[in-house]
Amino acid sequence: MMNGGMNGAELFARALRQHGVEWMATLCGHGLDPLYAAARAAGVRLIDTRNEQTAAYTADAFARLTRRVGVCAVSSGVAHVNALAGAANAWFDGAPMLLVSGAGAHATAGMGHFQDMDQVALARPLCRYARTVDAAGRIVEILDEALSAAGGDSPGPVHLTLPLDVQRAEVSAAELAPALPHPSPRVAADDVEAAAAALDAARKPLVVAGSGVFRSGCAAALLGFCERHRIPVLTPIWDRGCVDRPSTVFLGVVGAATGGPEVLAEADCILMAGAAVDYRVGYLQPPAIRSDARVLFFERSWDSLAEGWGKRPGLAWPEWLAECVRRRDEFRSRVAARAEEQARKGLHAIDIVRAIESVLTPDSVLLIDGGSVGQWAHQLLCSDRYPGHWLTCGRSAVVGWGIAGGMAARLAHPDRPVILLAGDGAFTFNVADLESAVRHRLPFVAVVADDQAWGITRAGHIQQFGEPIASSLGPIAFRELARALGASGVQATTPEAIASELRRAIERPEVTVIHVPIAGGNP
Ligand SMILES: Cc1ncc(C[n+]2csc(CCOP(=O)(O)OP(=O)(O)O)c2C)c(N)n1
Ligand SMILES: [Mg+2]
Repeated sequence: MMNGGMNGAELFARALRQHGVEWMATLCGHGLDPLYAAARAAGVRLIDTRNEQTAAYTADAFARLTRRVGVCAVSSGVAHVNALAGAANAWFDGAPMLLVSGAGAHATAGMGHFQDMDQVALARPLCRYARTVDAAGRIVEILDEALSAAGGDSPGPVHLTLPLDVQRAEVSAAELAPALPHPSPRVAADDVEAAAAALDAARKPLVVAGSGVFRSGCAAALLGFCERHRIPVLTPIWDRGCVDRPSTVFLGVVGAATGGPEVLAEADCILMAGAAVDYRVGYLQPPAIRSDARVLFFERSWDSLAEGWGKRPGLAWPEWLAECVRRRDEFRSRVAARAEEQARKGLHAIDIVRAIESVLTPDSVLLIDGGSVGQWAHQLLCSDRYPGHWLTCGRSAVVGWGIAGGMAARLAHPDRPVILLAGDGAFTFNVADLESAVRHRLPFVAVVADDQAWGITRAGHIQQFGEPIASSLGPIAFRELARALGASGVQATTPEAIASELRRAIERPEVTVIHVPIAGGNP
């Protein structure tokens, strides 16, 4: 059989080759790994760049130069949106280009899977043809359709979203992929009586406090309530924190790529406070939660709950909380041990995180923009608190927003220390805008954790394929780069130097870049 033993990604790459495609411009990330392996096997060269805009402009410029189709492949969510810049350019001049965007499994599309968004709808106004490849068995036909639309009488950009389950599906078995059941139905939000009744019956209650708590300004009431009744609180990774001071009920983040304390699966009553039902909480389906767990959406009414039900004596869960804290501490020491192990190879993200911790004050604005360095920061820093003024990419999981974030933080808080922790990849997306920060006198301190890699992706590749594919980066003289753009640039090569450079930089009213070369590694 011609397609025997092939998965969707392999079929796609082979079909591209048959259409004469020799390379794809790209930037690695979620939803691309099977395609990378397949492209390499099929002899499609990967030209990896530092910003999806560059990948898409490369495809567009090639198309405009040659009238042949230029192809780029980017990851999901904001990466796709970044690439739309190149598609828009191709739209203006009718250039035949194909934008392939990875995506989470088609089976969980619309349920809130990682970087879930309607990529096709976003691309449609710019594209002659845009669709999700929803069955591996139809890949050849859909690619034919897309490429003939790109290169037809009225040429222009086309888009295909290529979900991970379609890439991985054995082509003959594609149609058999079972759909997941839908997430738990939403019950009326902020029903005080229902929450009180659920807590009355609970033995292991848990609060998942997400960005909505920050937005609705009920963080203090929530935290006070949970502390009084000894109810553990978790925050979904990348949501806004709401624990502005050290708290004994805070367990840290849930839903990091690298796991978290194992408590969600045991809770019998989960109060979702301004948090989304998505992959970070396992879609609130077994096995991520118990099948008999009660789930309530309870965001704003903590004061009312405290007034009524909350005054009953003796209603607290100190033992359950103690057990959760024990698991959190166990998890955290495992993470720290892994960091220490990796740190034997040289300076490590943990050294940066600890240096930052040593200079943080309650009003410091901390921005985190990066892959594995961001994961380390979440696991090690968000231990007993996670203030609302620590900002990460948010639910999009985008990288590359950090320099803009630094300027925004300075505009919002003229008198507070502003520290950006950035990966070398994330930092270079928009590095020229360091000059904008200098020009507008919007100083902040950027610590660049430089592992010369899209580190989190690279580590994943090494695990899966034994080697990185399009996820290594070259060296950059960040100190000199910063200076060339009018900022201050320093390099720190010991843990002590990171802390002392940070202290010095915070006092200086200048944009400062602290370059820290590190050995990579995922939590
Ligand atoms: C706009 C965008 N493009 C691609 C990705 C996929 N992605 C997630 S983390 C990451 C690596 C980031 O590298 P770096 O900033 O150097 O951090 P490191 O993982 O090396 O610590 C990439 C490419 C993304 N999240 N957003
Ligand atoms: Mg890196």
